[in-house]
Amino acid sequence: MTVSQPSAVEVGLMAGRAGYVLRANDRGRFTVASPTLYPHMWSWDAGFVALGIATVSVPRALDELRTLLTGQWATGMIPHILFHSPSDYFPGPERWRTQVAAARPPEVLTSGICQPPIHVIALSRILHDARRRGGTDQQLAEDFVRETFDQWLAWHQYLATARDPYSYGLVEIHHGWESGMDDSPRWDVPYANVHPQPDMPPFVRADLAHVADPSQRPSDAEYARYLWLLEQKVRVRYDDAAYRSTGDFVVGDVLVSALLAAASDLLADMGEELGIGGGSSGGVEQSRAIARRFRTGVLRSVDPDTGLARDLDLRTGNWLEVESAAGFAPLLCGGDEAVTRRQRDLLLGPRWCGHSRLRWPVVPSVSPASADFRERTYWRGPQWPVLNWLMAWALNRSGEQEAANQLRLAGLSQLIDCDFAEYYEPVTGETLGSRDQSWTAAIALDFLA
Ligand code: 2M8
Repeated sequence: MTVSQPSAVEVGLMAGRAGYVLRANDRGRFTVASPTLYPHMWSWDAGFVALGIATVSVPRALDELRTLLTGQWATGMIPHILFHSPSDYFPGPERWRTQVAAARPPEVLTSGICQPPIHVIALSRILHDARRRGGTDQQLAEDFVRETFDQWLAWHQYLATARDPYSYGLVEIHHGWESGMDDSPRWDVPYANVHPQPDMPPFVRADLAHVADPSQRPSDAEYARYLWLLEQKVRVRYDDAAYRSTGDFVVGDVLVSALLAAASDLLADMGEELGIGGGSSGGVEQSRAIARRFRTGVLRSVDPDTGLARDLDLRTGNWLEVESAAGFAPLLCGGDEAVTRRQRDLLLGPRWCGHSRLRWPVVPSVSPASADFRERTYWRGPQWPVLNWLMAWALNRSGEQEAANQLRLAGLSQLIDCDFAEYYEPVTGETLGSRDQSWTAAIALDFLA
């Protein structure tokens, strides 16, 4: 299917409406992930949001990242949610009880787990834009990189050490929420070994009040497991090593690992360009070493038969064979041209974006040709605009401009109604989940810039 360029009128309307959504979700120095379903700041959402805002205001984009860093733990971890004000979101701070953790930040309430390290990818894009504009924007962006370089490095080092203690080259996650793809079939096998115990405090879900159809969200049984893992983290006071010995869910995540590799290379590039992180502190060299280790880990995970990367269940030592978009992790971190080419062809081919049932040739979260595919359920098949953005970004970076542009145009066509939904039904194109989702509006702005 070929997709045409949006008209000048459509571009104008979409940019205006996306900007409106981000302004409406702006709470001063941070942006809520969505108006009602997610009324707080989420970690990887903030990265996408920042790069979208940068197309309109570099200073405000930098503020988004600055606010996120106020939540950084003493371990270097950037937590997955920063809670700035009370809300009905569940699980909120009273459930996370991060006061049990010595490493929590002093000034803001947060969750106690993390999310994919997209932030430095966003920052490098913001810096690139700011340099194109020159003047104050460039100055502010370069100063910001100098000011925060060590904090980003500490974040990456946290993932590379506390979350990869045996140097496998795969970042270990302790909760499906840490992958960002909460209920993906990637996690069905490891979640089958998560058994909520009767002493888990009872809970009432709040998310279902904000969606039209509960089947678009994870099930109650899945939520019980999510809450049980949270409980296990609290019981070890958020100590990663203690959780590793006792927790039910420990998985090497290929997508997080690929993002860490890509982000670490970009951090090293920025350090070199700005003359920071060199010398005795060795931040640039440390970043390069992290990039190399995780790129190798991701490439090692590729299944020679399918050409897709695989997560590793560290409880059983088994690869997890699932046709999810995370299988394209090697496209994000590069490192092997033959693998990149094979992944490009696979991504654009009939099992993925070129599948005949798709309304738009946009990356689905699970292959429509897979038995796991569920077109309406959250991360089990729907198309997530941010995933499509990531793949377009990766293709561009590996010199595949034409393929990248194909995904960009298809992504824009999908968003033409300006609902900026959280995710999309891939066969009908229907909008699902939350509306006015910040990161969806943000990537629209970036695609239009
Ligand atoms: C979704 O996850 C949260 C938990 O973190 C939830 O369902 O309550 C995911 O799509 C995640 O990737 C995203 O960052 C978050 C906010 O948009 O929502």
